Amino acid sequence: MRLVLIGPPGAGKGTQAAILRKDLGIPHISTGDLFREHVSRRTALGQDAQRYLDTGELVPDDITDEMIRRRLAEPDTQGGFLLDGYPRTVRQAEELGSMLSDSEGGIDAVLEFTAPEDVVVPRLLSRGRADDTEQVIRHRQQVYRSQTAPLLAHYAARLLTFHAVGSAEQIGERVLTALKERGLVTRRDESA
Ligand code: B4P
Repeated sequence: MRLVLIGPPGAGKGTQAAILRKDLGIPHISTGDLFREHVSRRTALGQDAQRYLDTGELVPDDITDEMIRRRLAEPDTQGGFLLDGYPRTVRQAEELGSMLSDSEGGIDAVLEFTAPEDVVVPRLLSRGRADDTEQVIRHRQQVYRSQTAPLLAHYAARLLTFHAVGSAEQIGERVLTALKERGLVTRRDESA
């Protein structure tokens, strides 16, 4: 199964992807994690990406697309994947469709996580990652509204929306139930 997770920073995409990865036995691919790994290994890509991460701007599409293209070429993605943080612009979504050779996008479902800004800001401040300063967090929320939220219309036919307030386990259960109700997960898909 191929899933895309969308939501404002702090809505819990990474958290839900970690839960679903275990339940579904498919790899979790997070562009944020991939960028941070490049930064810590001091690769050329990491050096390019660093300033965007620091300010909360999106890394340019061509850099991000190429990183994902390489990751999706790895054999563990054959049985599906959870894309967390990609696509983040309509242009990235179009590029993903062409990578997967499918004009419909090649995606089974898009999981949208919603949470109000006054809930996500304290969550991120308490996480305390290098880009989790209040100013950068607020800017990332703004970038989400202007550049990523338009993707929801692009994926309207496959969109499942979850209110992401409550315990991470409860939200994970709601997601799994919705995927089962739509026949996207059968007992055989569950790895547990
Ligand atoms: P990301 O790493 O994707 O960061 P994020 O949006 O803040 O989400 P994250 O997944 O980490 O947080 P989550 O909501 O799970 O991106 C970082 C940067 O990388 C971007 O600003 C950009 O520069 C760049 N980037 C990434 N993808 C890109 C792309 N496609 N194109 C261009 N640039 C890109 O969780 C946050 C916190 O909430 C955690 O501490 C968690 O424990 C907590 N939490 C989660 N669920 C909870 C719950 N139910 N209750 C209480 N707390 C909860």
